[in-house]
Amino acid sequence: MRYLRLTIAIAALLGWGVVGHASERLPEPTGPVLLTVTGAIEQTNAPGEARFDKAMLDDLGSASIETHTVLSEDMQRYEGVPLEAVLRRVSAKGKVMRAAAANAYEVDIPFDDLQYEPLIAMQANGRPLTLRDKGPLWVVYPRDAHKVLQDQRYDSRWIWQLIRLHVE
Ligand SMILES: Nc1nc2c(c(=O)[nH]1)N[C@H]1C(S)=C(S)[C@@H](COP(=O)(O)O)O[C@H]1N2
Ligand SMILES: [Mo]
Repeated sequence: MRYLRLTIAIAALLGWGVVGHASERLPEPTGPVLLTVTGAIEQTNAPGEARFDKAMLDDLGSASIETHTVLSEDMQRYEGVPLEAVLRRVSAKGKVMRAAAANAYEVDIPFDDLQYEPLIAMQANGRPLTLRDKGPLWVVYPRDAHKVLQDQRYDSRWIWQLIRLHVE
């Protein structure tokens, strides 16, 4: 993890991202596909695509973020898989990922943002995120922890109902 951070820091300085190295072949999803990753990736489980079901995302490890958001006054506790872990699993190499939601909202997330350890949240306050409350996947940032994140530019990257990441 320490070296990965260092690698990301150096890569960020160079203006590009390298996330991940050779890993085990990506298995195929057995449950509903929640997330599809495309573009500059090395690991796929369908032509040109890496598809993840819930169990596959859970397997990548979990982390949590406690923060206030633009949407609520109360402190929220989010749990999910680090965005970086997903990119690492598919050996993504790029500068930016185009994130797309079920409602056709799209936003670019620069690899630079990995320094803040954003999460693909699957739970909020101990409960699974449903489609109604911006789930099942919602990109969240540790907004309270970094002043720079308290800005509309980053708030727009809190993409809810995330279904696709295209790495470029
Ligand atoms: N799926 C999806 N995610 C989204 C958006 C959206 O329209 N759809 N709006 C973005 C923007 S521009 C911001 S500022 C934050 C908060 O959006 P809101 O203030 O419209 O609720 O969510 C972001 N995530
Ligand atoms: Mo926004």
